[in-house]
Amino acid sequence: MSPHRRYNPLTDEWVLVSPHRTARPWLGAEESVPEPRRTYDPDCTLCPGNSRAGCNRNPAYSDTYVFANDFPALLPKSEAPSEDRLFRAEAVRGECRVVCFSPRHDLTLADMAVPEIQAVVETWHAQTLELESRWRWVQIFENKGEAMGCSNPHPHGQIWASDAIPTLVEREERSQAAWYETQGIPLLTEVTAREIDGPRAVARTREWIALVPFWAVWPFESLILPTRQTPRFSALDADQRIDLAVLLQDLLTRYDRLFDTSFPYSMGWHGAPVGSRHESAWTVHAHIYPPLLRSATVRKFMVGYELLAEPQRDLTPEDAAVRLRSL
Ligand code: H2U
Ligand code: ZN
Repeated sequence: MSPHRRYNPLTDEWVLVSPHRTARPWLGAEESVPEPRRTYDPDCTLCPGNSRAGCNRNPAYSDTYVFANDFPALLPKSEAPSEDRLFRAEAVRGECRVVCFSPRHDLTLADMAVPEIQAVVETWHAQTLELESRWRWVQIFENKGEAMGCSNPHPHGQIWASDAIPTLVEREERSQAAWYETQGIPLLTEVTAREIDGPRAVARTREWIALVPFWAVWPFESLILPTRQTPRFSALDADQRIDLAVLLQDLLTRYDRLFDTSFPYSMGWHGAPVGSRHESAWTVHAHIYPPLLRSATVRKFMVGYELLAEPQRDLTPEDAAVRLRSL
């Protein structure tokens, strides 16, 4: 295969695919490999019973634990900056929470047993339901590993809810609405149907499929899709939620085996915003963006061409899928 560009119909962006570029010499930055951890760390702000910022203290929690972020990026009240036709700004209101996945400081989602991952999925579901009663958008995400800017190795994620629909979500909504209108089928339903046994499929369960998207940007990027059309996370039924834990464990352990390391990533969920007029066009899905390129220490940098022209990748999505599938 020669260099070519691929189109991402979800975000209306192109990616330059340059196959077989992973072997080039590398004397650049090396990521540090995560150190083994204790089951409890007295200095960790997320471990059970420990004190956090301010005078907050975590309870002795035993499965998942959710608290209001002590350094929230969004606040329930916000002043609208003054209007200007060039320097535009708008008020945004919201709230931010932290979700501890486990009391165990040394685990990751991938290390957890399926019933423990189920508890995380149930927490995401309950949090989304509650926050959607007040906010139009609820963003569930996890930053894992130092390479992805995670501030603490204790297994945790975040939830930010806001009255504004973020840029990427709005773009996905526009694309899915247009696809539905012109093609008569939700965009991601068609993706699932065409990928389910295809060269980019990585893992599947009864209710879910994980695949490397045709238009993947990050070297081992993946997309998690339901096999039954569902617009948003809060609309997942009990079967889908139980089965999601199985898929997550399967997929995340594949990442860990790929370079024999606790694989860093950013992961998060997208679905129809509250009150969307395009609910039937939406399919709930998770994006997983892992930065590692060819070993536990050599990552993909999104720099020169990527910052100035468009994203570029060094192996085909099909090659990435073969490697993840074989583990
Ligand atoms: P990240 O590792 O993805 O940064 O998430 C950790 C979050 O936890 C971060 O948003 C919050 C930080 O504000 N946090 C608290 O709310 N209280 C603390 O005592 C430590 C960290
Ligand atoms: Zn901890």
